[in-house]
Amino acid sequence: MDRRTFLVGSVAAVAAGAGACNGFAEDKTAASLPPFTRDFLFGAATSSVQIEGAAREDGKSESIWDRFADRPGVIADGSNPSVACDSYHQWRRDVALLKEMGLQSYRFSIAWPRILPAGSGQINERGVDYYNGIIDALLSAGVRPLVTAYHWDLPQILQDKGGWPNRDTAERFADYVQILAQRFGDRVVHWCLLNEPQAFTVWAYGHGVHAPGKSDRGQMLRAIHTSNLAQGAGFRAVKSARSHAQVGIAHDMELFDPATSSEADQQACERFRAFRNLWFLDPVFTGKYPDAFVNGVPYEEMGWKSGDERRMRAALDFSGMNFYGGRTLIAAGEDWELLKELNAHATTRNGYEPDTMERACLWMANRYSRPVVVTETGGGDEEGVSPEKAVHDQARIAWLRNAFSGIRQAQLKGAAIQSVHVWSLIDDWEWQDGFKDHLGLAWVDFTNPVQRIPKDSARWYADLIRTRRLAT
Ligand code: IFM
Repeated sequence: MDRRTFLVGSVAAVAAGAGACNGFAEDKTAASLPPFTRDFLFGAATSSVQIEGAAREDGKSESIWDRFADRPGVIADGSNPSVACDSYHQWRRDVALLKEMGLQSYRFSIAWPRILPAGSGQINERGVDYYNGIIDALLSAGVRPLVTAYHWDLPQILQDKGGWPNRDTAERFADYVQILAQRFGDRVVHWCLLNEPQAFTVWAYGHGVHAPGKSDRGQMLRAIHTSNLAQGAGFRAVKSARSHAQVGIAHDMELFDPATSSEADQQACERFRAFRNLWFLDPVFTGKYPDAFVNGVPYEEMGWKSGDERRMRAALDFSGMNFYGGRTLIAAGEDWELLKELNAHATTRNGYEPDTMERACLWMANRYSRPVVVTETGGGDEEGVSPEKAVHDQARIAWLRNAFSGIRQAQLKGAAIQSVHVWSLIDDWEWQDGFKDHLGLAWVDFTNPVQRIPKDSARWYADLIRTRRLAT
């Protein structure tokens, strides 16, 4: 269940073909769609660990990813995030790139260990200054900041106290986001509390492929519950500091269908959907965990306490969705060791399919009746190491055209989709995959990450933003 496998596999298949968009059918309707309306914002996204570097500079403490990446064998190319794109020093280039492309929204994350090196308590003013510089520059460039409070870089010191499986982390998170709202909320209105809770709980404490690399069902269940408690507490903390704030989530959405029409496959698929998507969305919107496990919700193992229904629930202002276009077929079975109680397994992992973005947007808009923000979408490509000032990334352009067409078609069917953010603004450090894949709109040389060279997709995106039409 490694989404990177899917992402790389599907996009690599696209990139490997001879034509512009082999691997999936080109969306022929895109060019005939009415233009995007003026209030729809086009943006790009990044995260602190993946671009900043300066991992131990200016008072920042160690994060769980700094520690994890130092463990032999866990990162595909043996790299670590200590320099990444050096955005800690080169951030003005990032903002200049956003401005050059005409982007209207920039989703970036704040590193918790840069603001609170001890996890709580004393504020590191140099960390605050760094983000103040970016926020002010964005606003001067006419770009809306959309700030993610947590994109996986838990201070190691909090992991030493139990990390996400420890309920107390929810309270520490609420204290942290309240500080963010106090310090930055005079200029930042839009906030994503948590990026992809599924990834930093299930993959991190269950499958063990993400920091801190644990494989323990009990820890995974408690981590999930703490993340849901953190969402409710974090929402109230931000609103108490800034009542006008617009607060949402960034859920990593996946689509699933039963492998066959058999009753067993359909039921397995429902449980899979429930665990993979609803467990990370329903608690905040409804206060409840839907049934996913064959024997019901394992409340005791999750550390459930009376009143948690109320603690998890929050009236989020928008539902955010990271979606990379895939669809997985689910069959009944018991071969997914860690979660065999779901009684299911994924048989096929398909790549991008043209209608999936529309389907995902409509589902999200209809289920929770909130405006939808596409907090991430994009695709990786193996674009070589020497761009000679140009990267002709036709596969990415075809991918993005299809994804945006899906968004527009969902809007035309009534879904209130407010904005989209392409992952990523620049090539970045891709967690356990290191620097292998390039996902950026601009190329970065990781041996000397000073320049940002816009790819053909950046020019294509700039044209779309200017014309608001999906030209062929
Ligand atoms: O790089 C990641 C990001 O951190 C979370 N969503 C998926 C991206 C691409 O793999």
